[in-house]
Amino acid sequence: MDQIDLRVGDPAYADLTVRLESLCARLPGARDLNRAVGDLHGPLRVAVTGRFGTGRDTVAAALRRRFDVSPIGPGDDAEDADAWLHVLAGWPRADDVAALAGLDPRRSLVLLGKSDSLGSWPAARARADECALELGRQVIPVMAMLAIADLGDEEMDMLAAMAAAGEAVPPMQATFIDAGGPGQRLQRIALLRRLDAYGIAAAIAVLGNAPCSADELAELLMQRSGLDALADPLRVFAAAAAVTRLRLVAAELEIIAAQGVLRDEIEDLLSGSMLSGAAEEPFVWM
Ligand SMILES: Nc1nc2c(ncn2[C@@H]2O[C@H](COP(=O)(O)OP(=O)(O)OP(=O)(O)O)[C@@H](O)[C@H]2O)c(=O)[nH]1
Ligand SMILES: [Mg+2]
Repeated sequence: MDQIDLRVGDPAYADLTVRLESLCARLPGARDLNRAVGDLHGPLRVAVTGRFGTGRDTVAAALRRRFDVSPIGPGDDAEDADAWLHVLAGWPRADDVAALAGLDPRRSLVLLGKSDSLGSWPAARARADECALELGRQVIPVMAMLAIADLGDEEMDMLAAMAAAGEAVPPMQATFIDAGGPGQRLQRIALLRRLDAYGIAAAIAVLGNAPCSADELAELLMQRSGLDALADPLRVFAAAAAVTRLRLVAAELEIIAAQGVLRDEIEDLLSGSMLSGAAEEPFVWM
């Protein structure tokens, strides 16, 4: 499966990066500068936040699979995050409102996780719109579970057999689990854990149309997951992160020059390159 490229930093930096790296090589003790220069083209760091059980780990795994970013999952240190994705499930609660009040809306998104459990994309969009009205900001529905489906041969065979038999996924889990007889119980439970009812129905629908490989099904389910709606906002965050990181490099260089180290060279670099713009321009992110 192809990843969507969101690498931070313009290729136009290439020249600047070479000059910065040669400067860093001569200043091995300047650790903050070295770190800032090393980070110029590093991946976008995206923290995934939300209440317990909202599907944060699944969103982080889906991000890692689809985008060239570095997700920061629940429990990991999000101090140096470039952007935040806050995952809701169901309706916003007081904890969500409090968490969102602490996030910069220009560098964060609100997702409605587990949207598949609402049963359809129209229902997911409608609920996301209602959540958005309540929160006063956009809410993007996602079905992250569909984006990370890694189906083995046994599961593919089972789904293909269900498609051939024209099996529908009933609303009650127990009915689905029992539908294949005692011999299939455990496999059906495992399938529900991996895809849940909507995902299983989506997979059956795909396989009912034409046979396909596990990789092809994974790609189709990824498309169905809604994850690609994050590409444009993440690109905006990547552009903002590029400016922030350039500014950090400029600030580190200014500190070193102020100590009288390599002053002419640093001033030349600061004035004659895109670093000068980075140091002075106000943030314009959106
Ligand atoms: N139907 C559905 N279930 C999901 C989705 N994402 C996660 N889940 C389920 O929700 C449960 C929690 O998922 P996690 O991704 O670990 O969510 P979390 O917020 O990290 O939750 P905790 O680890 O329990 O704090 C698991 O049983 C997942 O299978 C989704 O997109 N759709
Ligand atoms: Mg988890």
